[in-house]
Parts: sequence; structure tokens; C-alpha cells
Amino acid sequence: MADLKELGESIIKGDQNKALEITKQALDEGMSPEAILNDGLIGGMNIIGARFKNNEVYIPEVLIAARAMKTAMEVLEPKLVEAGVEPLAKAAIGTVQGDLHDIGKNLVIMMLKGAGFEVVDMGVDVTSENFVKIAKESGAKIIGMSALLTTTMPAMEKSIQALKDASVDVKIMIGGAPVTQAYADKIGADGYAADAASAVDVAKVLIA
Ligand code: B1M
Repeated sequence: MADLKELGESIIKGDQNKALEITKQALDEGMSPEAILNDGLIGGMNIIGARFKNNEVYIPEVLIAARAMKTAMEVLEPKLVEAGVEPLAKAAIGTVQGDLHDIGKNLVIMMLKGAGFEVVDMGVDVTSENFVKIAKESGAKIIGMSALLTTTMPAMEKSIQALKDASVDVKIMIGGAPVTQAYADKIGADGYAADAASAVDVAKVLIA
């Protein structure tokens, strides 16, 4: 009998072969895809997120956990679609114009996916026009912006203003090393997160 606790542990350890094996076994045994996702995969990612926040694990551990989750998701995702399991919400996330740093953004995306969000990766150097375009086209409920340079932080304000001018109904979350809660408040963002695990908490509050 597939053990979902063991599946969660395989995610925590970043053991992609084990994660895939248990996910396949659970599906073969007729376990619900939703239970496999929530009690196994997301359960494991939640623990990694909490440990990352507490500095008990670091970026490499998060990356290998996310890789294990991605491997298992490849077999689980079609079954979730068949079963009509809805993602928590859709988010679209990009690094702002002029900025090519994407390691932090990618971590945020991995953690959000791990928490059950559907995420559109807008890439780097995203112009304010593209934030508006993708927000409209994707139907995302959350737009995320990342900036690593003090010189590109103003591009966040410009993009937020563009989204407001276009009256797109989204919540905006920002983050990145030089960004602070005070800056988020100043430029009218709805949420700020200092790290990838907190980004999940903030995103959940924004869609609540
Ligand atoms: Co750049 N770089 N870099 N760089 N780089 C920094 C940011 C810098 C602090 C280094 C330094 O001088 N000490 C400095 C910025 C100084 C400043 O603005 N005050 C700097 C500079 C100056 C530059 C260039 C201008 C250098 C040059 O060419 N002269 C240039 C700019 C290029 C450009 O973007 N136009 C440049 C280039 C690069 C590389 C391409 C070489 C490479 C990026 C590779 C890549 O991303 N694919 C790079 C790197 C790697 C860094 C450092 C070393 C590491 C950044 C990183 O990935 N951190 C960085 C110095 C440092 O931080 N020690 C530096 C790890 C990552 C997990 O953290 O991105 O903060 P972070 O993400 C965190 C949180 O911030 C948060 O969650 C993440 C996970 O916990 N978070 C969010 C991030 N986005 C979020 C979004 C959210 C919520 C939370 O909601 C949507």
C-alpha cells in the first residue's frame, strides 16, 4: 500500500525516483490524485518551506525538493485534470524590466507550485506593458514582481501603475533582496514577501 507520509519524506529528501515510484504506486492502487497531491507532495513541500524560512535548510535543498515534486507532478498532473481538481489560484510572476536575476523568482514559483498554485512564469526583463498583457490574457489572480537591483525597483512602481491604469483585477505581490514592506506600501503593492516560503503565505492571504 502506497504510503503518503513516505511520499512527503521523499520530497523533503529530494529523492525524485522514490517520489515518482510512490506516486505511480498510489495511482495504480486507485488513491485519489487530490490526496496524493495534498497529503503527499504538498505536505512535503510545506515542511521544506518551513525549514527554509527557519534557515534549517538552504537553496540547494529547496531546489532538489522542487525537482522531486516536478518529477512526480508529471504523472500526477493529467490525473488531477481528469479528476477536475482545481488549482488554488493562478499566479503570473516575472522579474521586472532591466533586471535579469531569476534565481529568487524561480524559487518563489517552485514554492507556489508546491503549495498548489498554477503559475505562469513570465521570465525576466518584463516590461510594464507585458505585465498588463499577461495579466489580462492569463486570467491570473496574482501578479508577482521580482527585482534584485536598486536601479530596477522603480520598474515595479511603473508596472503596478500600468496594471492599475488598465483596471486589471489582480492582487500584486512583490519581492527581491532590495525590496521591503515599506517600499511595497509606498508603491501600492498588495503584498510583500521576504522569501519564497513567505511568498506562499502572502499569496494565500491575497486570494482569501
Ligand atoms: Co547580480 N547583483 N548583477 N548577478 N547578483 C546582485 C543582486 C548584487 C547585490 C551583487 C553585489 O553587488 N553585491 C548587485 C546589486 C546591487 C544593487 O542593486 N544594490 C548586483 C549587480 C550590480 C549586478 C550587475 C549590474 C553586475 C554587472 O553587470 N555590473 C548585473 C545586472 C544584470 C541585470 O540584471 N541587468 C548582475 C548580473 C548577475 C548575474 C547574471 C551574473 C547573476 C544572475 C543569474 C540569475 O539570476 N540567473 C547575478 C547574481 C547571481 C547575483 C547575486 C550574487 C545572487 C542573487 C541571487 O540569486 N540570490 C547577488 C548578490 C547577492 O544577493 N549575494 C547579485 C539568491 C536568491 C535565492 O535570492 O533573488 O534575493 P533572491 O530571492 C529571494 C528573496 O529576495 C525572495 O525570495 C527569494 C528566495 O527566498 N524573492 C521574492 C525574490 N523575488 C521575489 C518575488 C516575490 C516574493 C519574494 O513575489 C513576487
